[in-house]
Amino acid sequence: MNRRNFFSGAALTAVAAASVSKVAMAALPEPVQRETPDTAPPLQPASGRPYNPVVTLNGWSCPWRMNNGVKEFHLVAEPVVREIAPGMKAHLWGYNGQSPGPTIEVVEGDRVRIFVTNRLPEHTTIHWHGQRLPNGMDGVGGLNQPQIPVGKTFVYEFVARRPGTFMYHPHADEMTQMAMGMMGFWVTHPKAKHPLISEVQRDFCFLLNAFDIEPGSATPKINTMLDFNLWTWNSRAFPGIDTLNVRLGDRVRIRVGNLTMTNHPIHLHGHEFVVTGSDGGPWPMAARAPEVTTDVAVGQMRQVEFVADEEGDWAFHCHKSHHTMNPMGHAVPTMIGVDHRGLVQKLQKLVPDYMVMGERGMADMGEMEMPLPENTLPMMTGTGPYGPVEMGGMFSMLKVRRTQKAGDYSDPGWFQQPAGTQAYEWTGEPPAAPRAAAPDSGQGAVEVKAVKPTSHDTHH
Ligand SMILES: [Cu+2]
Repeated sequence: MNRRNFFSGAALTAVAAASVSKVAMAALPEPVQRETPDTAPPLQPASGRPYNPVVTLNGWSCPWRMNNGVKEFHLVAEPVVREIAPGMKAHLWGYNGQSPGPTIEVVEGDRVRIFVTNRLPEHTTIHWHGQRLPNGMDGVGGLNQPQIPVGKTFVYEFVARRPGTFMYHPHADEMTQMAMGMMGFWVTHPKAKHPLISEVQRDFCFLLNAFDIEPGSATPKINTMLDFNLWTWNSRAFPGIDTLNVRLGDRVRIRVGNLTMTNHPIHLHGHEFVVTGSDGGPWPMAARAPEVTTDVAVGQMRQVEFVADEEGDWAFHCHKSHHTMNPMGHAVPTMIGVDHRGLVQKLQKLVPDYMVMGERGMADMGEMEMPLPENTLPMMTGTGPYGPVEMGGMFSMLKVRRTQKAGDYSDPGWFQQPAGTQAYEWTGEPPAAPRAAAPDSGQGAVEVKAVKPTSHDTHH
C-alpha cells in the first residue's frame, strides 16, 4: 500500500466509522430474538446505572442500546411458537420470538424509548401497566393513540419515574391478544438505597397466564371467558416451569403479575414470606405481615420476600387445586366410591384396553399417564424422587441448598433428606378403629346423604 492509499484509506475508515454510528443510532435498535423457553441467567447491565438484575422464570431480559443517555429497546409483536412443557407446543402471539416477551429492566429516573414493531395480522398497542407517564404514552388504542397498524413501528418514550414491579400488554383487541399470550414483565430498580426496598440475593419474576387449548390442537381459543384449561407461569405448565434455585440463607424476592381472568392464591411451602409491594409501589412497613399464601387478583401484581433458611425442595404453587392440573381435568365424573367391578369384564369384551379409573380418587391418572392425543400434557404428571408428583399447571419448587453457589441458578437436583427426617410407615400394631368400608365388604359402611346441586356451576 502506498502512502497516498494509506491516507485515503484511513480517512475513509474514519468517515465510515462516524457515519455508521450516526446512521446506526438513527435506525431501529436490533430486536433481540430468543429461541428457547429456558430461564436465562440474569442480564448484568452493560451500560447506565448499576442494579441487581432479576431472573425471569423461563424467560429473559431485553438488552438495550444506550443512545445519548436514552435506553432504547425494540419489541416486535409477532406470532410465536412456545413450548408450554416438553410434549406440547402452542401457537401464540408474543414479542421477540416468545410469549411472554422479554422482561424490561430499567433504573428509576431512566429515560426509556421503546420501539414497537407490529408483525401481527391485526393492529396492536402496548400499555405500560403501573407506570407514571404522559397520557399519550399510556397505550390504550383509540384513547391515547391511534392503533399501530400491521407492519408499522411506533415509538414510546417516557421517564421511569418510580421504582417497582410492573408489566406490559396490548390495549388493543385485548381479549384476543392477551388470550394469545401477549405480555411481558417490567422492573424499575431503585436508583439508590431505598428505605422500603431491601437488597436481595435472588430476585425472580413471572406472569400468571392462562390458555384454552383443546388437547390435540395448538392455537388458543380466543373467545373463552373463564373456562381456561392451561394454567401457566410465563406460558409454561408444570413440569415445564423451571425451579427457583437459591442458596441457604439468601434473601429472596419473587415478583408475580396476574394477566389471567381469575385470582391465584400463590402458596410457598416451608417458609413464611412478607408481601413487600405491588404495582402500586413498595408497601409501608406497617402494612406488611407474614403469610404463606398471597392472593393475586386479576390485573394485580405482588412481590414477596423471605430468607430461604430451610434446606429442601419446597413446593411453590397456586393453591386452587384445578390450577395445578393440565387439560382433561374437566368433565371427568366423580367416581369415588363407585364400584365398577361387575362392569369391567363386560366393558373389556367391547373395549379390551378399558381401565377403571377414579373410584379411589384420581391418583391413578398421575401414575398411568394414559395415551394422549398429540400435543397435549398429562393432567397430573411429574416425577419426584419418591414417585409421581401428580401435578400440572401452576406448580414449581423452591430448591434451597447449602451448597448452591452465589449467583448460580442451576438446578441442584433432588434434595437428599437427612436420615430420620422423612415421614415413615408405622409398622407396629394396626389401629382398631372402625371406619368406612365398601358396601359389599361385610363391614358396616358409613352412609352419607348428599344433596345434589341443581345446576352445573363453573369452577373458577
Ligand atoms: Cu391459580
